[in-house]
Amino acid sequence: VAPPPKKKEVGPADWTQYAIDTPTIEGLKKADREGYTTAFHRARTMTACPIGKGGTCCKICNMGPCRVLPPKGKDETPEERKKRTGLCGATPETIAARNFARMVAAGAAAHSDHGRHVAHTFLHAAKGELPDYQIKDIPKLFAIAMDYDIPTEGREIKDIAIDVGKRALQQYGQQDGEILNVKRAPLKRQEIWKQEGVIPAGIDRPVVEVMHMTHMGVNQEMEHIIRLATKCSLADGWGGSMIATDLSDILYGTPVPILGKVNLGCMKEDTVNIIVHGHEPSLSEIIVQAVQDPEMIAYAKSKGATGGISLGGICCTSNEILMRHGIPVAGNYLQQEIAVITGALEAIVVDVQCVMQGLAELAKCFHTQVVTTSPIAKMQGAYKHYSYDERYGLETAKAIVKDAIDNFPNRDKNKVSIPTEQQDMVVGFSHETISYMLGGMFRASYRPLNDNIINGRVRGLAGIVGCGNARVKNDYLHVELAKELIKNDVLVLTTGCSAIALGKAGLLTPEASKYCGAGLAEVCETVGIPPCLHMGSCVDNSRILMAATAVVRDGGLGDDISDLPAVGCAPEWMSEKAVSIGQYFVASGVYVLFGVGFPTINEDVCTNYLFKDIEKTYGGRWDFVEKDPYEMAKRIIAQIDAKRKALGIDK
Ligand code: CUV
Ligand code: SF4
Repeated sequence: VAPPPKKKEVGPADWTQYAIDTPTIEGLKKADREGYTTAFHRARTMTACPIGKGGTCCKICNMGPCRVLPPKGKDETPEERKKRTGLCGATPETIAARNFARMVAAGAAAHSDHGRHVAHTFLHAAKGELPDYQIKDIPKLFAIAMDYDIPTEGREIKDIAIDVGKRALQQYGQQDGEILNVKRAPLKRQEIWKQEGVIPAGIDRPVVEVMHMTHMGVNQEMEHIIRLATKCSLADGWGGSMIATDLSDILYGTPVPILGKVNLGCMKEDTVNIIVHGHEPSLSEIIVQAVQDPEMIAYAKSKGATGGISLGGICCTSNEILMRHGIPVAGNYLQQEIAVITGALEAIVVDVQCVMQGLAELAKCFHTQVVTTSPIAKMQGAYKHYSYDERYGLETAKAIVKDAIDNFPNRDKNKVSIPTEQQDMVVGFSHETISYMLGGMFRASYRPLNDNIINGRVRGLAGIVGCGNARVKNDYLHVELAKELIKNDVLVLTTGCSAIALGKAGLLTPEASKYCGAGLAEVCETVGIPPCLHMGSCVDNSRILMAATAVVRDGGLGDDISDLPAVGCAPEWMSEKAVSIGQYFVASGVYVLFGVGFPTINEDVCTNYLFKDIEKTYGGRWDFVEKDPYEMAKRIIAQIDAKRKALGIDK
C-alpha cells in the first residue's frame, strides 16, 4: 500500500526542496514575495485524495462512487476481503484494472489524435493545398511508403505522399486486420501479440473498446481488462504515436544532431518573448517562420524591442522545434508558470496537452497573453482563441506574433526578472541518425552498439522519459537517476520533459562523459555522442521502440526486445499518456519503472499481476519506487544485469 499523501504544509516554503534548477527556485521565491500562486504552491496545501489514489475508487456508475480501500493497519480475513466490493459487487481488482485501462485509453487517445492531426496536415500538404507546408524528407517518405506497401517506382513524389497520407489516416478507422506498423516489430514479438489477441485492428477502435468494456457491467475479469488495455496501448505506441513521429519527420524534417539551448535564459530584456507550449508541431513550425520574418523583426524593433523577437518552447511542442530548428527550450512542464512569473513574457501560445489552467489566472497578474490555438482546447480567461486551420498557417502565426509585439510596450519593468541560466545541449537523435553515427552513412547499423553491449563497455540501455510532477522535487529524480545510470555504464535514451530536465543539468553534452563509467565514456567519446541521447517528444518514444527493434535486428543480443538489457522509466510522471506509454513498453517486452505513484498501487491483486505475472506473457513488467533515485537505479541495473546473464554476456 502506498504511503498516505503528505500532510498539508504550512509556513514559508524552502523552495530548494521542491526544485533543483535556480530559475525555478528563484521564480517561486518571487511568487511568494509578490503573491502569485503556482502548482508548487497548491501542492503544499492540497493533499492527494487518499481514496482515489492507487486505483481504489470506482465512479463509473451512479450507484457509486464506491471506495474499496483496504483497511488501514490490519490484515483482512479472506471473508472480509470478499466482502470488500462496490455496490454492484465489483471486486477491488476489477475496479483498479478498469481505472488503469481508462488511463491507458485517455493517453492513447491523446497521442493518437495528435498523430491523426499530423496525418491530416500531411495529406493536405501532399495534395498541395497548404501553401505553408512542404514535404521535406524524401528518403524517409520512400522508406515509409515501403513499410506501408505503397509502390514507389516511377511515381511522382506527390502521388506517393498522397498515398502515404491516406494510408496513415485509414489506419485510424480500420475495423479489421492489423495496424500496419506492428509488422516492424521483431517476429517473435508479433507472435506473442497474435497469441494474446492484442494486435489492434485500427487505432481508434481499441480506445472505444476500452471505454465500452469499462462501462458499468461489461468486462469484470482483471486480466482480460488488462489484455484489452494492452491492445489499446499498442495502438498508441506502434500506431498513433509512430504515425505522428514518421509523418512529422517527412513533413518537417527528420532530426539530426544539432546544438540547442535550454532554460529560461532564452528570454531577453530587449526582445519580444514568445513561448509555444503543448504538443502538436503544426502551428509552432510556422511560428518559427513567422518570428524569423524580417518584417516582423522590424516591427518588433519599432515597438521598442531593440533585440527583435525571442522564441522559446515548453514541453513537447518545444522538443519538436528544438530537434528540427534548434529553437531554445524555455523549460519543461512545471516551468510553464515560472515563465510567466519572469514578467517578460509577451505571449504563451498553447495547443494541446499538459497546459495548466492555472496559467490563465496567473497571466492576469502580468501583461502575458495566453493564446489557445487548438479547435479542441479553449481556456476560460485566456486572451484569445484561434481554431487553427493549416490553410491559413503563416497568416495566423503572423497575427499571433504581431499581437505579442503590440503587447511589448505593456510590459511592466518593475515586475521583470529574467533568469540568465541557459545550458548548451546536443539534441536530435532520431533512431535513423543514431544508426548513421554508429555505422557510418553507408553501413548504417546498430551493430557497433551491440558489440559494445556484448563486450560490456555499455552495460545496457535505459529510456528515461515523462513528465515533471509537483508532488516531488522537480527534475531531481530524472537527473539523479540518469547520473547514477551513466556512472554504471548504462546509455540513457530520453524524451519529453525528462529530456529537458537532463538538458538543464548538462547531461546532454559530450562533456557529461565525465559522469560516466570508463566503458560508456570511451564509447561516447569514440562515437562523439553525449551519454544521454535526446530522442524527441513523447510521441517519439516510438523512436525508442524502433531503436530497440533495430538493436535486435542487428544481431548478437537475442531475437526479441525482451532479450535486451534495456529498461524504461518515468520517475516523475503525471499524465495519462505516461500510463499508455508504460503499458506499450511492457507489452513490447520491457521492464518499466514508475515513480511518485502507480495507478493500481493500493490494490494488490491487479498490482501483483502488472508487477509479476504479466512478465510470463510479455517478458516485460511494471515496477514502482516512490521517490528514491538510487533505489530506482539499483533495480534498473539489477534488471539489466539479469538480462545480460540470460544472454551469457555477463562478465
Ligand atoms: Ni509530451 S506528458 S509533461 S512528458 S509534455 Fe511534458 Fe511530455 Fe506532458 Fe509529460
Ligand atoms: Fe460502484 Fe459498481 Fe457503480 Fe463502480 S460500477 S460505482 S463499483 S456500483
